[in-house]
Order: sequence, then C-alpha cells, then structure tokens
Amino acid sequence: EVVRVRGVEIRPGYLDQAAQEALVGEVRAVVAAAPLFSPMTPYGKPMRVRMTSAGRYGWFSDRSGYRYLDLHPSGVPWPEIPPVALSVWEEIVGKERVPDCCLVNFYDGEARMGMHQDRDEAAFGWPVVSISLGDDALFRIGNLERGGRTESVWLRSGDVAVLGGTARLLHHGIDRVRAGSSQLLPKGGRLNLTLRVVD
Ligand code: MD3
Ligand code: FE
Repeated sequence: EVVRVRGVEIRPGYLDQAAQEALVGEVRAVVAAAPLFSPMTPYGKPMRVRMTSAGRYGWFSDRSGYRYLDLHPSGVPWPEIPPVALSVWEEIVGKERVPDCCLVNFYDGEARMGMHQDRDEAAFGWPVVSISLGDDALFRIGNLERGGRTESVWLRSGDVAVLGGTARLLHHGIDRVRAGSSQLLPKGGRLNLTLRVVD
C-alpha cells in the first residue's frame, strides 16, 4: 500500500515488528558510538529533538548555521549506517547510489519540529527516505514556498516515507508526538531515521 500526499509517498507498516526491533538494536549501537545531542539553532535556542548521524556525513547546527560534518562533535567518526536502514534504501531507491547520511532524530513526548525545508544537501536529485520507529507523530506537509495550506498525516512505527521529485523541497514538520502510543522503545519516544545523499 502507498499513500500519496502532495507527492510524498508513505508506505504504512513497511517494516514488520521483527525488522523494527532489529533496527532499534542497530540504532542503539549508533547512539552508543555517537551520542545524541541537542543541536543549537542559528538563533541560539537548542532544539528539543535530539540528534545524531551515521554514514560519511552527519548533520550539525550551531550559531554559524546548518551544515554537514565529517565527524561527530566529540571528534569520533560517524558510525556505519544501520544495515536494516540501508536495505530499505536499496529496496526503494536501488543500488546505484548509497546514502551519505542517516540522520537519527529522537523525540520525547514534548518534542516537535517546526516547518522547514531540507536544503543543506548539494544534491536534490535523490530522494530522502524516512523511517519512523516508536510513538506516533503528526507530520505536516506544506508547500515549496513558506506558508499556505498544509496537510497532516500520522506517521506510525514501521512506516516509511519517500520524499522525491517535486516533494523533495516541500516544507514539512512534526507538530506532536503521541506519548505512549507504541511499546517498541522501552522508555518510549520516537525515532526517525532519514537517509540522504549529501553531495
Ligand atoms: C519532506 N524529520 O530530519 S521525516 C528532518 O520525522 C525531518 O523527524 C522529520 O524533517 C521527522 O529533516 C520528518 C520525513 C521527511 C524528511 C525529509 C523531507 C519529510 C520530508 C524532505 C522533503 C520533504
Ligand atoms: Fe526535514
């Protein structure tokens, strides 16, 4: 099944319970090597969503702006991209290109992500593939320009979203997370993995 909203392709329940559990184990290993941190926004307020990355590059933000780094802020290399996430990419995008970055976002019950575009990558020709794990999240999809009408859809654990073509540069955000809606993560919360080609 594929649900299309403004060119965003959502595949509900793409990962079964066993695959979700395996992926959580792999993400634990990423977080052990490259701990989650709260990026500082360019305007000086730390983000409530905590983040880390895997792959050749990791996403980072501070007072100087948003960018990709070769190393975790602690100085260690970013870990390898979780194999379960890589196989999702291969199944959907193919083997021609591997992603450069797997951004890992962790949301507690209070975290949200304001409307934004993903345009820190040099290459917009490849899709972004998003994998949701844990608590449900209300995902809002907007327009190429800021403002205007939006549409919202709940993302649930195991759902995969593909942001390609014209959808790649749509504004989007996470309005809220439904705490306690999933038992996948023992301490609750939501993980979102986005696989990206950076350059
Ligand atoms: C639509 N993450 O990390 S994933 C982000 O659930 C981000 O953590 C959200 O937005 C999250 O930048 C949403 C779905 C997503 C990712 C990239 C997109 C939607 C997108 C790029 C273009 C349009
Ligand atoms: Fe985004």
